[in-house]
Amino acid sequence: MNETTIKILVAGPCGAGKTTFIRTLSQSPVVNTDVPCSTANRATTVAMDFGQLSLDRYTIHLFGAPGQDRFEFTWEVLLEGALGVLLLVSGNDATHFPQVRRISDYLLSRNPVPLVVGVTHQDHPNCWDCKEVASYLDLDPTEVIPIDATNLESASELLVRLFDLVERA
Ligand SMILES: Nc1nc2c(ncn2[C@@H]2O[C@H](COP(=O)(O)OP(=O)(O)OP(=O)(O)O)[C@@H](O)[C@H]2O)c(=O)[nH]1
Ligand SMILES: [Mg+2]
Repeated sequence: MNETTIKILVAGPCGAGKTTFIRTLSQSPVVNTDVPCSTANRATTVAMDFGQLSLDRYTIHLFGAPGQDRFEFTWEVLLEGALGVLLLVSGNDATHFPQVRRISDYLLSRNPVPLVVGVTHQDHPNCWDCKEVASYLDLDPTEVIPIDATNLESASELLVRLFDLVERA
């Protein structure tokens, strides 16, 4: 049977865990474009991440968008042809929530595909509850789940949640 290739966009604010998530899930060497971040002691993506994995008879291409607003022009291009969006947000910093909403509105206004949210940094004290994040984003609570972007099983759950939504759409 022929393999079907599916494109998924991974988006979200800076530091949410997009690059980490793609590195965790990818079964082949990841293409990334990280450079040292001038405002934080970490790297930041300046163009895109790309990873791929096989799941059942599907080959999944994961495209990661850069989180910084100044690279917003890349989001629309990266979204083209995507079956759905995985939107990541750090649960420990509510100042990122308005940007998540803006990214979601930006993407869905251009391509209204199924979207699920993964709330990362769950191990951090004062991490926001997913129900509160869902309420803020006007999403069904089943579409917002806690994830650890560094953990394969946890990262896979978000992908499966998106597939459930795609099947119901
Ligand atoms: N504890 C914890 N750390 C995480 C998680 N996800 C990412 N990190 C850490 O958070 C930092 C930023 O992660 P990245 O994957 O680079 O974030 P990004 O969303 O790609 O950020 P930009 O490329 O700047 O948009 C790294 O130090 C990761 O190890 C998570 O779920 N839990
Ligand atoms: Mg990144």
